[in-house]
Amino acid sequence: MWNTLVTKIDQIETMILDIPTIRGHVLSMATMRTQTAVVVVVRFSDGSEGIGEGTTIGGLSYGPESPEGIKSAIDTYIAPALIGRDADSVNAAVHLIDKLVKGNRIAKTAVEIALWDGLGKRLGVSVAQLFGGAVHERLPVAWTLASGNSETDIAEAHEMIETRRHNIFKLKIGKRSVRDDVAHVARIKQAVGDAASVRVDVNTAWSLQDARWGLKGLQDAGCELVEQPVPARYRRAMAELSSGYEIAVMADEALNGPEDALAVVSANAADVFAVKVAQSGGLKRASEVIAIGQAAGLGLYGGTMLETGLGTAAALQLFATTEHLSWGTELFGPLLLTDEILAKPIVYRDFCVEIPKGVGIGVTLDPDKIAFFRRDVGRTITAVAGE
Ligand code: MUC
Ligand code: MG
Repeated sequence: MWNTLVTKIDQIETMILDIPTIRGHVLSMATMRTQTAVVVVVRFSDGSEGIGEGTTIGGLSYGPESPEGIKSAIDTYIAPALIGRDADSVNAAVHLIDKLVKGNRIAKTAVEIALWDGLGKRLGVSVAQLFGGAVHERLPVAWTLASGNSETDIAEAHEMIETRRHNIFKLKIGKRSVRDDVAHVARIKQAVGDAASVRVDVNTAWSLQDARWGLKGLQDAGCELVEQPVPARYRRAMAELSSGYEIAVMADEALNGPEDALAVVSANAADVFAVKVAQSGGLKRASEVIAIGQAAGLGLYGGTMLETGLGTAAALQLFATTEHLSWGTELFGPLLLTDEILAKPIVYRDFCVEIPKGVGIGVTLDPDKIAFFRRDVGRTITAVAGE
């Protein structure tokens, strides 16, 4: 017999939003001028709703999922499998989807966040409470300097320090020669001095040989950490680099869920984990990546796929429950966009991001902004990312 007391998943709507960035964001593999987010709204049988986001970087240049593929995977495979199921067991939904859909971690993340959000709202608690409770009210937050020009990056860094918005900077390198990149990092570190921590992200652009030269130069320049210098599958190279230099080596693209986390730990292939909710496959899987990193005694860093305020809020709920995030976070995604899609923006001040308070993931959408940025309402965009 139909149990009317059980809340069911009734409907899953997906939409693609294209939001311009405040400046070109120059990464080793692409320059972003627009960020494309996949937003999910899950409607439940009791009238409640949950919202989620699945976002990648630079179209298909960063990883194997594109925004269009994320939407299609949800519409075609994930949503039909979940409609009519019990809404209150997020774990049951995660297990079912893992059985039916291989890979597609970002698509899974978008739906999973919406399920947690809905559950939190129905129970009147935050997602952080569903994960055992927050231990932080705010977290340190880095900014990425990636204008493609050293002078512009230095001016941006000074402004961020003066306005007390950021004093941790991640520099995107790997597009120029190693020598030019090291000189660029050294100039910026010299310009900010002890007022800021300088780190770099190579986004897999270097060979092992490049990385040996690069890490030596970066270390001498006062750079504290290098993120994913070589391709994700080069665990032996990552292990050599981690043990061969004082500068911390962080795994990012190498970490696609808990199994990768275990493999990276077993190979001694990183000093630090960049924990990304979307890359992990959702909040639950990201919590498992965190547990593995913590158990192995690695440093942890709250990473981003440059999500809007929606995905950022979800990540904050989880990172708020994480005891030691010794390298802070980089959850600045909404600040890179020209416009805000939340009814109430996430607060950034005193070099920190504040954990949104309230039920579920703690934020709601601004319907007018959603209507404006939706790709399917007829606004045309140029390429999502290019050279
Ligand atoms: C990445 O690879 O870490 C995070 C911050 C940023 O600027 O780009 C991302 C992606
Ligand atoms: Mg990275």
